[in-house]
Amino acid sequence: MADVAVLVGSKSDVAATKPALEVLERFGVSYEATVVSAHRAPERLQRVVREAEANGARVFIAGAGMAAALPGAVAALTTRPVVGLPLASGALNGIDALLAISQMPPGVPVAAVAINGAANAANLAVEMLALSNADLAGRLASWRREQSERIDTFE
Ligand code: RP5
Repeated sequence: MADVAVLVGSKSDVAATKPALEVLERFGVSYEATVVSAHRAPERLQRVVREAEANGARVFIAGAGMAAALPGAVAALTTRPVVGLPLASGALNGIDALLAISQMPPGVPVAAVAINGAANAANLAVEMLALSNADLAGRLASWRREQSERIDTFE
């Protein structure tokens, strides 16, 4: 079982997605990470999303660059929340992915984070899971307090 399904569109997206995995690990959130291309392997994507749901995924994180179809395609295949992670690659360096991911049609939303905002994609997924998990909500609140204390330190 894995609470979060992390999908990326290409092997070339893996390094930029690692901070998301680190955040999920810090909060003890289970995840399954998969490379699957919406454009190059659409039928496999359908299977991956169905299997992730069957395996307990409550939130999807989908990262992609350039035309960045993956987050929207995942959102089309599930009613569970999808966090879209635009990745910097190609001639437009992520602007293309940001616009593609944020411009979803009404009824099929994707929550877009910043270009290369992998850590925040996971933070948002943790916040969603914390709505129904008091232990996780407590860990999240503690981490937010620690973060506030850190920024007050002149070092
Ligand atoms: C996107 O195109 C992928 O998400 C990746 O960011 C970009 C380039 O993919 P590759 O050609 O490196 O596989 O679909």
